[in-house]
Amino acid sequence: MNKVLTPEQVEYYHEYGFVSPIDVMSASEANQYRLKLEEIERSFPEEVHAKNRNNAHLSLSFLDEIVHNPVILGAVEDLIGPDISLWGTVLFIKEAASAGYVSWHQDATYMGMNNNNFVTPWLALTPSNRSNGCMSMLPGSHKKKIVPHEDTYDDDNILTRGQVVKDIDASNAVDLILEPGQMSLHHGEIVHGSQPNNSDKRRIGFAMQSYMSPDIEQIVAKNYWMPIQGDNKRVDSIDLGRPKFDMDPQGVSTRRMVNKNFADILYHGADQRREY
Ligand SMILES: O=C(O)CCC(=O)C(=O)O
Repeated sequence: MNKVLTPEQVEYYHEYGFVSPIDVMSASEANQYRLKLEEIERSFPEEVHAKNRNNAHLSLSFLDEIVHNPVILGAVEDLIGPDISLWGTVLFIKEAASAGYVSWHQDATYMGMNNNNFVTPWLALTPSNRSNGCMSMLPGSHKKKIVPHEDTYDDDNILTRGQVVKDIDASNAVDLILEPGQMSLHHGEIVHGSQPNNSDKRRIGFAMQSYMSPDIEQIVAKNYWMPIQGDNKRVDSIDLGRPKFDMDPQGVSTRRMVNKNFADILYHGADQRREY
């Protein structure tokens, strides 16, 4: 018996590598989360900015609340089973009228896992549409396993290495249009990307990248996980605690430590490192 997704949605995800849109919360709840985020950006500008966007759920309790949201977890459980831990999160913020884009890529390429069958919910805290650079998916591309990526380090490319899958036929790409409070779910190996924000407002997405079952192990750098539900024992893994309030000092220092390790994973074997 599924918790959130219909059997058709589960089948669609396995066939095409994504499913969207899924209602998670009301637009006004999503707006409340956006306001909290913007309050943190004003009060603690060093804690959340374009180069410090990873794993903010470790220091900000309102993002920790989102990663434990029962609708998100129910949908994830429908796709990967009841034993779930969280590897990381990324705040994907595109400022109004900004050139930042995301090239065609597969998330799992540089995540250093022994298995890429994991799922990323991407929750919209603002509308996400064609004019402000919503995500686009290449349906079924998760079935090809990891394909070659070229690291470009292009200035406007907001991926760590500016990594890109070349020679893509994007004619059947699907744009994931979301309203605030809706999410999409995508597979670790699906090819996807997004265009610049050409609108006059920010576009904010919170990617929970990714929820994984315990048979998936980190094989590059240290093994940090946030246990979410069920049985999550892994060999040599280090369990992360939850922040008790926004900017909990314990959480802030845990986040710093985890992000250093995160960079060691994402830039493993890279020619250069950027600050995010
Ligand atoms: O937010 C975007 O535009 C891209 C996000 C992305 O690539 C991801 O969540 O895997």
